[in-house]
Amino acid sequence: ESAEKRTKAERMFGLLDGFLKNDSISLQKDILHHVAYTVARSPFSFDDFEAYQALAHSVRDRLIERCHDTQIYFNNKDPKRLYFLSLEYLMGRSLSNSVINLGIRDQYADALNQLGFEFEVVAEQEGDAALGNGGLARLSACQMDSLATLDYPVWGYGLRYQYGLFRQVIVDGFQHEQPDYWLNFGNPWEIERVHVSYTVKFYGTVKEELRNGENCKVWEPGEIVEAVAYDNPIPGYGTRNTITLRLWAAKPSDQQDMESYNTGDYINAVLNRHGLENISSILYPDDRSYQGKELRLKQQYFFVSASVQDIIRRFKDTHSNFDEFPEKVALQLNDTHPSLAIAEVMRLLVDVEHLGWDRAWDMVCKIFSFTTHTVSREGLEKIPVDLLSSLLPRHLQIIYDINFNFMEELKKRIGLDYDRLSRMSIIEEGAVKSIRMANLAIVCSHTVNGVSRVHSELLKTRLFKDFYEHWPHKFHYKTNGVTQRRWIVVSNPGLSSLISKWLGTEAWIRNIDLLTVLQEHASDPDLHREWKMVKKVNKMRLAEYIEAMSGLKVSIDAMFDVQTKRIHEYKRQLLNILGIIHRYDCIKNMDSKDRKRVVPRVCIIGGKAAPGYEIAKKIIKLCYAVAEKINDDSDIGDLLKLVFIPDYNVSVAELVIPGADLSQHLSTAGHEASGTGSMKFLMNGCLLLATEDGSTIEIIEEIGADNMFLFGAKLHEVPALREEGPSLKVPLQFSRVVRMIREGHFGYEDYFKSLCDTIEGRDHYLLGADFGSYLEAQAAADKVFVDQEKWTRMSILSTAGSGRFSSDKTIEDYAEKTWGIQPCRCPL
Ligand code: H2P
Repeated sequence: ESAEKRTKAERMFGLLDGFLKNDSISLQKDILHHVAYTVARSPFSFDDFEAYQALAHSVRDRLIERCHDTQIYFNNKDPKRLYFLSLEYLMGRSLSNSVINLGIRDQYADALNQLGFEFEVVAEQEGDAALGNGGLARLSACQMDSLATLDYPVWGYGLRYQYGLFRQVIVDGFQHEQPDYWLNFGNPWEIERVHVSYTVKFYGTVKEELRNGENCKVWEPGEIVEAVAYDNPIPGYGTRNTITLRLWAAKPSDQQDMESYNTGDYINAVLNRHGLENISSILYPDDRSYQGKELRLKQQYFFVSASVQDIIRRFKDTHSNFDEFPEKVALQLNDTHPSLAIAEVMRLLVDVEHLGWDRAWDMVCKIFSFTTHTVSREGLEKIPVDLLSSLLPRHLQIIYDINFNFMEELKKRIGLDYDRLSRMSIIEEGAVKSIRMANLAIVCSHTVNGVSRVHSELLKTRLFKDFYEHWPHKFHYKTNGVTQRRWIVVSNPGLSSLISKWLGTEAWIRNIDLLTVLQEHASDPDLHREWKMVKKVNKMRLAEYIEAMSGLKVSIDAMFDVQTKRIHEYKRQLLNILGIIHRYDCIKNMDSKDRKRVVPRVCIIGGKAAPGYEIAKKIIKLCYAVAEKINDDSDIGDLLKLVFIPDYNVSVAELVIPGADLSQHLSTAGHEASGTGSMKFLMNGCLLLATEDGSTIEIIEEIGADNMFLFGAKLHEVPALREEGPSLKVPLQFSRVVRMIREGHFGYEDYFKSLCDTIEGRDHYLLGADFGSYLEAQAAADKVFVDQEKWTRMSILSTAGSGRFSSDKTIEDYAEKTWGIQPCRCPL
């Protein structure tokens, strides 16, 4: 039979003309074919957007081909697979990244050229896939790229939101949020799998039934929704392996509402069905308080239920029993958001597969690992018991049972220490009885990872101290990383070619350790010249963008000083703005001789504020108000400019980061779990001005404190400074700049009053305490900038020392120490 199958397969392969070809003529034919038959436009006349659509479909064909091969190969080898569960992925654009990873960018550029188009212009037509908020979501995207590149057998799972992260529109300096209906223009990067769908149940009741002499729990749901798979291929670089990010969309189920149809209430029945699709429609902006929001909980369960059903189905396709389940399956919880997967695996193994509680529990404890991205207790997710009991009654029972067993085990170890037992319990008693998702994740996971070394210390000594004392072996950390494919090769082609030229190889794109070779050339005048030229071109590109966006002309001779990230009090964009006001004030009070010594700066700030976060929104408005004053002051000219870049997203970051000279990472020590923006800037040879927080501490070890500008209170100093509260002595300059805001130098004094009160009152984030050393670090940066040779050397050493912060390193570490998976490389 297999010989017959083979002959058939060979004939079909022949009919298909073998694998797709990548020479210029084949690519041109392919693009034109898609113009005519996919986009349905005339191949004799199509515009840039249509060219993008056709090009994307042509690339997609190649991705599908590789995806198939990869899956067939994985199925044959049956390795242990990792399933990465995350509610957020910030993928950005796919085109450039895909063709670079496939190794056919130049071929496509040439093919497009022959057809009268320019690759860069066509690539600009693509919108961002913004299915996430900030660092956590972009980290998932970087990790998917590394997982594919390093040939690991992996599936990513998430939600296919119809509305991505809101678009930030600024009107009169105020942030407004607009929906991001990113699928409006189609999405050529996904493959709809109509046949891959699962029913997901909600509400209802749980009954006990005797089946085959056994007491079984039977959940009779009140609502049924269908989860349909959309597959997004993720190509690795320098390999044929192409893995899949499977995103679920909610569709009405045929099983739902038969009753209403039968009772004749047709219109309402249809409308009700339609509403079910809302489950996957909106990404929640990061306001860190989803508590009590039913839709959010529905989203979490919807995505984990479909994923877990898919995982078990795949396992059962090739295994007749569950003996090997823990040897073949690793499930990674990206933060607590997917933690309901634990209860879902238990439910399916106990209620559906009838493995019995103990056996199922043993498996759960072997397959789950958990990474937390949170530093503060307030950031930890809780689900009100009432909500869970109505939405997922069976899961609540399971969580109660898990907790009961855990408490019993704990009592045996620690006795009746009720304080401790109640702190460690998965259930929080109190006004609103809740499930502590982090406790659930810790109890059921074999490994709990932090995202930087200092973060892991904070977990062990503060946030999860009790758990650490109970299970010290569970606690680890994997320092975050970012992919050099996206953050150098795609976004900074000039630097990429320069590195390859000086290293004599492109191998660093897969083997980041090679970057250290640049250290040997850090003082070479030829490299300096070329290095500065690359930066100059990137600054020109950024200056053009700034002008197009805001009408503001900036000088590329000025230092481009950038702070881009989510707007949050702990990230201290306000400290940056206060520093800018101080700089402005100083220049205004200088005579012309002193002004000649001023290092001109273009200060760039960008980031979104969560829609309900008033203070963050005021910070944006303040930035605009200060910018207006400074930029309109002809007396200041090019000495100082301030720009707020609206709607910061992945593709804007790709433009901003390569063009930065200096980048700021100002979080109050002890607040940033890791920080990954700094790593992207570092790779691009920007100097960092930063506090000793999160991963910066590890960056210092790699490139040395001499090659960056550090400032601010250290972690151990923070509590004492906080104790002092309003009685803390702050520099005069600090009081002066705050007074300028209060007195209305920038208008809106009433509106900014509460902002000023927060930093002159309790000042939880210690802006006053850190202001003096912040200004010193800024002055040090100015001083070095004048010495371009020194600056360039530091810049080269920054890139050279950035290798440890490649997500390839993070992923290798996870694969070996947490997931226990091996590369599985599909032959070319
Ligand atoms: C968060 C943390 C960062 C961390 C990132 C990825 C939640 O991202 O705060 O410190 O680097 O996860 O682990 P962000 O603040 O950017 O949303």
